[in-house]
Amino acid sequence: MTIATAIAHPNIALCKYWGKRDRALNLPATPSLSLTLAPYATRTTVNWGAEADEAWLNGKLLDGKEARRVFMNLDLLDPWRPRCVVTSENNFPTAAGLASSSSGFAALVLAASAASGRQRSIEELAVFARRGSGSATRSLYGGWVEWPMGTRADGTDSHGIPLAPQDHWDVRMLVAVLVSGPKGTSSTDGMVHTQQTSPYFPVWTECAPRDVVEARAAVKSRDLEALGAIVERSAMRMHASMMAADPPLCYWRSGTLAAIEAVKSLRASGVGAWYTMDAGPNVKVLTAAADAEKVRAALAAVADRVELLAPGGPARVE
Ligand code: 2P0
Repeated sequence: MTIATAIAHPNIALCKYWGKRDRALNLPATPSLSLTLAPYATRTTVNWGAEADEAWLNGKLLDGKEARRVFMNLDLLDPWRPRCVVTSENNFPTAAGLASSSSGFAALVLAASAASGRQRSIEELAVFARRGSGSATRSLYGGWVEWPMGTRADGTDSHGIPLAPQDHWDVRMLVAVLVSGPKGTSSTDGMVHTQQTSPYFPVWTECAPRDVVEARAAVKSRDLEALGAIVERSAMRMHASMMAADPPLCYWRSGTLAAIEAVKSLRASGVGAWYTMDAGPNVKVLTAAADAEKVRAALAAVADRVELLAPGGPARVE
């Protein structure tokens, strides 16, 4: 096969990845745990054997750093690869802290591998995806996924690992979309800056592993209150580490705090809902499926748009 198409869903981290223990291999300084979410998806077609390397995202030809990032990833898959045309579409905002690089690189490695005709294990693909974008290693799998730091110097044991499938637990993630444009500081730059200048960074990396251990147990036992508390503290500790950088890095906007307050009020009124934020101002809220409409109504009062996401399946070749 020389042309293949793959579809991957993005994931939102419940325990965050922030910081790199190896920049060249893109190895994380923290373990993380995520939920893969539908209907958000990236659909990517790779034509393996074209006249020239070209990468298109949402109808626009990529150049410079963005294009290099795509083709460097394909070079890792096969250093003697032919030229390739990559065409990718997101059905949700790109680079706005809505995890588009997670689904993007997961779909890319899966489509490229299928187009090249060479059989690879899912673990191998998850390592290639990690090299493209850390969070992408979690998006090859559906449902609840862990990404350990690994201990090997070559990073072959640091990739997504499925924890529970998408139908394990009927939860929802609502996204309060406050700003849908691209972010000012990329996640990679933000992580490196935090790591290099924040005195809180070592404390952040020290606390993160325990969150993952406790979150894993909460997911397995379907204990939403326990998981929710971990989700909020992981997000806040990650953001605290970057706010303490020099100069400070803050992805929040005023609407971010308004959404956090809305979630806290919901909880005070007896609705189980817990917030998390990534490298952007938007607030994502974890809740039980049965409470999703109440959460949507509360967020609609503070956000431009509210989107409802549910656990999604693994990346797949179309
Ligand atoms: C996460 N984020 O665990 C964390 C939380 C954002 C905040 O992974 O540098 O695009 O390409 O490995 O995966 C977003 O960063 O970063 C991210 P790189 P990535 O989801």
